[in-house]
Amino acid sequence: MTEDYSYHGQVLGSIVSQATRVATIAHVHPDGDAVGSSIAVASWLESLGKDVRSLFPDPLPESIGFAVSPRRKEKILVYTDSPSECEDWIKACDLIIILDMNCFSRADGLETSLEESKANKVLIDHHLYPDLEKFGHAISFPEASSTAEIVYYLLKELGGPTPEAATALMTGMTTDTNNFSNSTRPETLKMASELLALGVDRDSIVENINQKYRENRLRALGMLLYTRMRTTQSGAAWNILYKEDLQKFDLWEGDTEGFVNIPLAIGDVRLSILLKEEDGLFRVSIRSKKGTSAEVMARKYFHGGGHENAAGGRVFIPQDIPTPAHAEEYIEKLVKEYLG
Ligand SMILES: [Mn+2]
Repeated sequence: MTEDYSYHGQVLGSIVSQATRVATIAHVHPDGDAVGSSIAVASWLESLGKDVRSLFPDPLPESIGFAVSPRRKEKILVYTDSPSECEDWIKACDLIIILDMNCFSRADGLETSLEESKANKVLIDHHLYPDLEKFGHAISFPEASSTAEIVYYLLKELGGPTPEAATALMTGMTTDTNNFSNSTRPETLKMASELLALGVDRDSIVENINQKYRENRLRALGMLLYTRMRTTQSGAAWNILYKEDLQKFDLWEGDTEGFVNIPLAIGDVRLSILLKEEDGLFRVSIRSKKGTSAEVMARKYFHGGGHENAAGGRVFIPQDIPTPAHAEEYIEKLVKEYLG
């Protein structure tokens, strides 16, 4: 698929012109890109007089709260908080715009409603291997830094981003590129430059993203790096956060955001894995340096996927390992198989 924004902008514009009620839907455990691209699209649709709700499978992380205005909050529906409201909206809408995910299963609790919905569905995403046949129209550009970047160039074709959208898009791109340290290409910097020129306050965005954490986060990170991190000769590093750690440090959703990136600071490490225990599973995050695929590892071993150098998945208990205590040796075995 070539990145022809003029063509895709036109198609999107014409699909939207026929819609009255719209749902935007983004992935479970929404990050800055999922939230930012959803808000930007919703803001644009509202400027056209559409009735829009932004649906998320579970709550938005605290760290991205600054990007959500009180007025916007009222237009957001979270499935785990109000499942029937979400299901009703999906039934009532005539257009669904799926953002920052490549298949319905990434919508977790919303998956069934999505499968059953007769509404036209449009995909706007940058993940590899999209489930194309599920969509009336797909805008899938895996080379893009973020879904926010794709949405930015689409909105440029369609009259430009609203001020709310501009801030949301800068936020989504900044979190997905880890503040320009990965997936950054000329288009990404061009977008940032144009958004700055529109008056977006990037300093405040970066401060909100990187300098508003609770002390607990740093204490927990210190513990992990000092006592828990394992590294191998083959260039892997991994950290496992168990439920008792989450309790001990009183970690909230979002407090561990970015932990998986830290071991890549070590010269010899080319693959970093973070496991975080939840009920009946470990959530897995993987990051890698160029030349080593995080995506293949996530797909091959962790029922997941994502991008070449940033991917995720899960380890199920007891399907993959009998108890949480087996996670350590399991990862060691998989790393040996994958990197040798
Ligand atoms: Mn993304």
